[in-house]
Amino acid sequence: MIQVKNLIKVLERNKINFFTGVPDSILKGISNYLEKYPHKKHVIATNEGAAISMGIGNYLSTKKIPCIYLQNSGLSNAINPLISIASKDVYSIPLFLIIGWRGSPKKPDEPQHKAKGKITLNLLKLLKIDYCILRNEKDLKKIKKLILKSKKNKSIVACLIEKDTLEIFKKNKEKTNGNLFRSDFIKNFISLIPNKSKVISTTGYTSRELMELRKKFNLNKGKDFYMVGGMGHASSVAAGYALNSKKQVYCLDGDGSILMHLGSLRTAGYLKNNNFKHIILNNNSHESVGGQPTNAKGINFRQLSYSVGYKKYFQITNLIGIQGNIKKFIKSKGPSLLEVRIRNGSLKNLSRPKNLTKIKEKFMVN
Ligand SMILES: Cc1ncc(C[n+]2csc(CCOP(=O)(O)OP(=O)(O)O)c2C)c(N)n1
Repeated sequence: MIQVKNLIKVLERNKINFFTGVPDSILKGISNYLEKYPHKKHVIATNEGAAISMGIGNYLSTKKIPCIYLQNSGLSNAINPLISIASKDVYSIPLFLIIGWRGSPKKPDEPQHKAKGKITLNLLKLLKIDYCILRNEKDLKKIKKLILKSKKNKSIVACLIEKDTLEIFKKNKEKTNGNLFRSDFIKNFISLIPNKSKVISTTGYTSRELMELRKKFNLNKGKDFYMVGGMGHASSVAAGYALNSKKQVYCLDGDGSILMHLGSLRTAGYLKNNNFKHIILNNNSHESVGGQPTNAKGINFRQLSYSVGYKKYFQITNLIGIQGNIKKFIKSKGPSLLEVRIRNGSLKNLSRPKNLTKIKEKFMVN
């Protein structure tokens, strides 16, 4: 195991003192540890490309190497600014990446992570990013060498961390946001939607709870497409589907996921498909990967949705009258947004979507 504080100490000793990134389950100890740092030293970004770019901006103003942490699935979001701005062939900007390596061939993982895990090292090689793998405290010695290389060559370097390598660094318990759980809403929702609905659900606990609740309570209205990867793209998949269908299309989204690619809301807004219904399960946190804040708190989703072209906005904050409120949303002419304010807390022992091609085929049947 590697202690988070020892890892951060090594980086700080080597003059890295700005951290930015997108939370990841493997790296949750890092973001929890950094939560007490002020914004000048730590920023949670909305997507990995934005995190890389924050780091680039920080380097331009401080001349110091920034640290950017991300899950390997987010490497694809990061590649654009990495290769088109920071690479040696463009502006040659030194960056230090910490990558949570889901799906490393040494660790069993989910299908979407296996696919990305297998190609992660090759991606880094293609991008000409020097890297090391951190498996224990001794490996921390490799970091100094990498940072010196980055400084000297003005290049991007990275370290990879696999599952169960970093110690769990507990964060302070946050104040709860009301008393409605995600599962309370989902259970009511899938018992009320029309039979032929299509439900596209976002990455993390939302898809897992949706699948679990259907099984547990035998709720079979509508068909689901679980976005096990492609975080932030559920609403675009839903909007793409809605364009060519007369069915009611529901997107079950999260606040972290919506913020990752917020521009998609405008696309759904100007497309004006009245069968497109968007739900945001807003807990102001990345609960599925450790509960780090998303900073969704303070966003006025009513104003936001109307200004990007949605026709109706609804809000649910508790169980009282929940069925009536869901029915109003279901009846509305879209595009409409339903913001459901939920507290953190998920069902225990959730299984994961497994036979994905079967799920797709079932979803595609009319
Ligand atoms: C591109 C990408 N970056 C990071 C992750 C890791 N990740 C999985 S779920 C999740 C949090 C999602 O937050 P939110 O949408 O608010 O849903 P919640 O977890 O609160 O249910 C993150 C960051 C990912 N899967 N893909």
